[in-house]
Amino acid sequence: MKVTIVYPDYYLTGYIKGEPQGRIYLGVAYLSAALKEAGHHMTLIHLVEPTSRDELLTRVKEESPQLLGFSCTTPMFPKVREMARWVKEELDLPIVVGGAHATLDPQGCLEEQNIDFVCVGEGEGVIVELADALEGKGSVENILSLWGKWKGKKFINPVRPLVEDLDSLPLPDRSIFDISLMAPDQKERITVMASRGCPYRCHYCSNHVQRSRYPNREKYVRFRSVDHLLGEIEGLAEKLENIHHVRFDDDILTLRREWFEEFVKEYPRRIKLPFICNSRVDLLNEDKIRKLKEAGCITICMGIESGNPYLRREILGRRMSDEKIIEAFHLCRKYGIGTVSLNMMGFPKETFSMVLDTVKLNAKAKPGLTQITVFYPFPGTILYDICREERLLPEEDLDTLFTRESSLNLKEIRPDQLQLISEYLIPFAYTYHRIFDLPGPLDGWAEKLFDWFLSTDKISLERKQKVARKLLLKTPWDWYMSTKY
Ligand code: B12
Ligand code: SF4
Repeated sequence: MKVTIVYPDYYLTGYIKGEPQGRIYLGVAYLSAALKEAGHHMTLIHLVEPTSRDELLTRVKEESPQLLGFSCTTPMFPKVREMARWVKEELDLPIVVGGAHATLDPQGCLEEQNIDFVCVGEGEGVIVELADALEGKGSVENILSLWGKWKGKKFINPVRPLVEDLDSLPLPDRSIFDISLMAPDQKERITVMASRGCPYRCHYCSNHVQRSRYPNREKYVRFRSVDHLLGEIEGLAEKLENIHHVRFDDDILTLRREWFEEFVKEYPRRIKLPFICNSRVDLLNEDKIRKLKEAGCITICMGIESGNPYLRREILGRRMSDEKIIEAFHLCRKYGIGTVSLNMMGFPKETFSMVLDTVKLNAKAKPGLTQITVFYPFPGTILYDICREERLLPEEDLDTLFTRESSLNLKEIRPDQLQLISEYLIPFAYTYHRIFDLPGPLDGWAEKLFDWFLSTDKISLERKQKVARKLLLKTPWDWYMSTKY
């Protein structure tokens, strides 16, 4: 059977036309490998910019699939819903939706008139069995992890157990991606995953909801063998040209001590490329950071999320101290590893003074690159429920994720404050960094004055932006340009 999957890979709002910004997504590459191994065909419609109804239908007709899939994250769901409608209005095609959003909110997906099937959780087995069933081999109604409404009948099946041995999966099929649609940094990297799952329960993250879906949830965190992983990278490094580094997309590469020790020993022996990975500050110490450096790590991305200890612990469920955060970033700097700090703002119960704590903690940690996004609640998460209890959720669709606005009815933070920090976090962090270096009591006075300037509604956003642009010109390049991620 011929299956086509649509992967929407662009920002819903604020999209700027120009060089393609497509990114590799291994989820669909794993689906393709599984389908091909089972004797089916799969093609990808990789949407790197918004598409019109006609463009989409032309593409789908060109591919002429017998089953159409959409891979969907929460922010993309409104768009996927619309595209499914366009297809159904014109073509008689079964439509299946999978991906993070389908796993978080299968009920919501199934309620959509134009979606026939929803894949809850990992999809390799599901997509193969669905393709088989639609070809007449078996019944769609008995496929584990599949929810659907088919031929007038609605069905909800239990979720199948997680694939425990990741080495048993066929290697992701990267041939479905068109290199010409990729962002420049994607062309010079090999993207791989060593693991699936994360054991933590950060209240805003989808992991605790995803884990809860599986019958064998105690096996949620799984690692491939180091040998299997490095074999895949070796094969790709041989085949691909102009590769600069390897990018591990895992939530936390440094999670398991034994695996980590084997990895840092074997990686430099077998792979001659530097690598970038994600970790958590409380899973790093000097010994690990030194070993990562020796193994070839050039950048580590770590969440700070909030610089306010109360908010971090109670609202975000992240138990880590300011000191630990600062130490991890400083140790990376000491060993010459670049860092990226990931931050959010606009949480329930957050005040603007707490947002400034985030700016200040970044000033102290001094990451190579500092990123901030406005918090967006994902269905089913602990923080989504807190937002509901606090009556912060609006009535209509939450589709402000890619804007600098909040989708919540925030009471304590003004929209202009969110916009200012989103735009100028780095020069502001640098300014606080300079202020903290002043001799006392000058540092305290300067800090209060700058806090007031950023907070006050007596000065317009435009005037603040003007000052921020001047501060930006004074910010050394290594505060925002030095790190690849
Ligand atoms: C690589 C990655 C990206 C890539 C690729 C995007 C993508 N579609 O995943 C990029 C860099 C573009 C990206 C961007 C963003 N990401 Co991201 N990203 C990831 C990451 C780290 C790995 C994804 C992956 O390859 N997983 C491994 C595969 C095997 O698992 P999987 O994705 O779940 O896929 C399986 C099933 O879901 C299913 N499946 C998937 N698609 C389909 C389709 C069909 C038809 C079927 C049947 C099954 C199916 O089968 C797959 C194989 O088993 C995940 C975290 C994670 N560890 O999964 C976050 C994650 C997907 N990202 C997340 C977020 C929040 C974002 C951003 C919003 C971040 C931001 N603030 O900008 C953007 C959104 C981009 C967008 N266009 O919507 C969230 C999504 C939460 C949600 N509710 O949707 C995740 C889950 C992180 C988290 N823990 O919260 N991301
Ligand atoms: S540590 Fe990261 S990936 Fe794991 S639950 Fe927290 S935010 Fe999600």
